[in-house]
Amino acid sequence: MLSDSVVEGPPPFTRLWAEIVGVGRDAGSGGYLRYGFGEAVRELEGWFRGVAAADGAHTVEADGNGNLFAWYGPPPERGDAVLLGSHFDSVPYGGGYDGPLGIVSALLAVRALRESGREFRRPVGVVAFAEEEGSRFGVPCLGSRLLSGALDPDRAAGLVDRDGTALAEAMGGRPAGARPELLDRIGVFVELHIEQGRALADLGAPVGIASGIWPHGRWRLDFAGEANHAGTTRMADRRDPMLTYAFTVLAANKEARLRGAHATIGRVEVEPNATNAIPARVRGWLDARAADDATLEALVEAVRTRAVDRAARDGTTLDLTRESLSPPVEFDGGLVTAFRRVLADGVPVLPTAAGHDAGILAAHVPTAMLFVRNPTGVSHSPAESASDDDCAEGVRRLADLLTELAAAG
Ligand code: HGY
Ligand code: MN
Ligand code: MN
Repeated sequence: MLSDSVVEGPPPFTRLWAEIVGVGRDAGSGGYLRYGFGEAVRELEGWFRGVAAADGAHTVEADGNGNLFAWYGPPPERGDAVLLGSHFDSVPYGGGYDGPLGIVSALLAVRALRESGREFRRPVGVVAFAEEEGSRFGVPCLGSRLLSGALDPDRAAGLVDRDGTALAEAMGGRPAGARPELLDRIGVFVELHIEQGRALADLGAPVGIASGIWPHGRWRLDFAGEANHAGTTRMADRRDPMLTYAFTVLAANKEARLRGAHATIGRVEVEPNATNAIPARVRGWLDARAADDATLEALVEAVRTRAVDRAARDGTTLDLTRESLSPPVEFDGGLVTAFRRVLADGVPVLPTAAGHDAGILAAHVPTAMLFVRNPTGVSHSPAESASDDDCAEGVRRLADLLTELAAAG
């Protein structure tokens, strides 16, 4: 077990975390506004480059898809690199741990091994994946999907954010797309992440191992009706898409509950969005997740059917467009077994309904995740929290796993 390096002052995690905790933070809410390819993420990437170089990274490279890789030890071209990392970006007004905790922990795990004098017997990398939340361009895990070829670079180049900026403009050029030669460098990927739930808190465990990720996806709902005057239009004469939208929100909630699944409509746009006008159009986004593909499919179909029926009654129309779909993920059994051995003392193994870059990489390289306790379970909110002690424990466990996977001797 690697212990924190013996230095005066706050522990290594607290010190390094303090360097980024204010970047992209909204003073009013305490939430984070760290959008893919935006100013705050650029600042964090600059910080990342500095820390990695100071801790012995021989190369820090961008992959042409917005992802940033720091490489340590033997040349990664050997093809058996141990890659750690996560993402810097957040949902609007999200918490500060979702993503950055995995990157800071990875940088500190590498530092811990170096400070203990251990050499790396195989290449080691730390990655900051781009636009994992999809908060700016709408496609989650955008960087890891581009890297792995799961997202076409031409489709990605045309993605537009809410201000009308295209991804290609935000990135300063067309994304590189699939980089198989880069993927081939990776022997195993391990993502440490704050748990987005309270299973570890209920179990009294500071860390856990992920067994897999629920299938999940995003569907855009376009409701169209007839714009009209809010005051002079008789109720019987209205074709109000807001009515159909509101019904659909309730139907999604009910259909999810009936199936033990999760459905959320948390984002909506209204045209013309005027207090005294019946809307012409309402656009909402459905985030649906379930324990298996069949349940997810049944859930989305039930929501669609009920919404279309209601639209017929309201004299409105509905178009449903799938924007992204993430299949179920089973993390590498061999890695999970090895992790249970290395971490010992009954570390829990648990599934998650949260998506991660690890879910994308898992289709290409042996992949596993380590969760750190979230005392309230709250995430995608300024209220997301984790204790420094649990985060330091996560670093120690990640360093132990890195020792097992990559340290010489
Ligand atoms: O939405 C998710 O599941 C992840 O936090 N990006
Ligand atoms: Mn997230
Ligand atoms: Mn995340």
